Amino acid sequence: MPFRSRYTGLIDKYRDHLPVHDDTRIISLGEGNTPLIRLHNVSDSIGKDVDIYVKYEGLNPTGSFKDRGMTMAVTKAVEDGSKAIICASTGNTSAAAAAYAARAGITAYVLIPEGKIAMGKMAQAMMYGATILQIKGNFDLGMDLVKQVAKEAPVTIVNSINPFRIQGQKTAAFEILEELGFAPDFHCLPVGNAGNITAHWMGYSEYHKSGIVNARPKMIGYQASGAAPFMRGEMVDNPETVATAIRIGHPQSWDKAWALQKESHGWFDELADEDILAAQKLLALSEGVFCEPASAASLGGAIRDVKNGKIPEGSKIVCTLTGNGLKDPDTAIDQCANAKMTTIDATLDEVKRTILDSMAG
Ligand code: AN7
Repeated sequence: MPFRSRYTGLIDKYRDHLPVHDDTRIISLGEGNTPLIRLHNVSDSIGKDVDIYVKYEGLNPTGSFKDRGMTMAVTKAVEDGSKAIICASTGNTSAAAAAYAARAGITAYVLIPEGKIAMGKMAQAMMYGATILQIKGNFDLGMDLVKQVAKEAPVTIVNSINPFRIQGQKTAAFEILEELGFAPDFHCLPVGNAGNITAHWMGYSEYHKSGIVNARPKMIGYQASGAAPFMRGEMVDNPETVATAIRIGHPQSWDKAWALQKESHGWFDELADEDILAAQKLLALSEGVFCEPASAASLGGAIRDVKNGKIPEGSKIVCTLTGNGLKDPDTAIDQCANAKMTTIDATLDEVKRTILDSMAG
């Protein structure tokens, strides 16, 4: 057969490693199998001998890594007979929950902080038909409310406190190991609730246990300075950052994240908002890869830690780009004040003159 078999999503691919049965109805949108892109220009510009790869999770069906967890969480919710799911969200979880609920034919309730979610994510939650509850409060407050209401109403929580979310998300580590053929020395992620870093560590650890030596990297979690409870050593009550996806002060996977940091001999660190945005722009300009601000914390942090020697030369580094740049067009446009854009008359003369002037420098 000249054709390769069709990719039908991560549950189908990794069913031996996931809690599904042969007759489980799988709710999938073909998530996973995302590109692992080796950076050339960024690595060259640092002037150190390191290999940096980005795992472009923004190419999942709803544009973020959340789809990996959501395919599992919704599959299991439906299997258990649930008719409605609920989440609190800084945006991406709500988009994924809404999409997979639509796919399954069930209802999604999403609690989002009023005025603090990026436009693309809002558009998604609306289009996929979620019932959107904008709350006058932040993600952490929304999460508290979701936990309480789930005790009193027939709704299944699909935040990453749902263990099936972590199961689905661990498959990102499987893909990286399979594609590279080895484990990276360092794996860098942006951290909000710390569900994703926990899931990656679970994935690497399962490979490790199956006897593949050195299947585990050092895990590095980067937070935005205004929302960095792991750096403060305690919960942060009023988190603030331009990277609204990780505007989280009370991480739900606090203990697990500390445990994996120690076990993996990794660390947490923080980035100022301007450093996050600079990394986002650098990646787009020099590699043609557009991620959302929160995602760029992984690369921005990695570059800094390569430059300052915390990540030694010779290292192989994977940075997870958790969400697509198109999620947050406002922040992107805001930082391109001097984009190469001019308005001209629609004539050949004008177009030609503008191009030739531009080439002349
Ligand atoms: C792009 O959507 O928590 O450390 O409610 O959207 O697993 O929380 C989003 C989190 C990183 C942090 N990058 O992951 C939500 C939400 C992006 C994100 C994170 C999020 P976790």
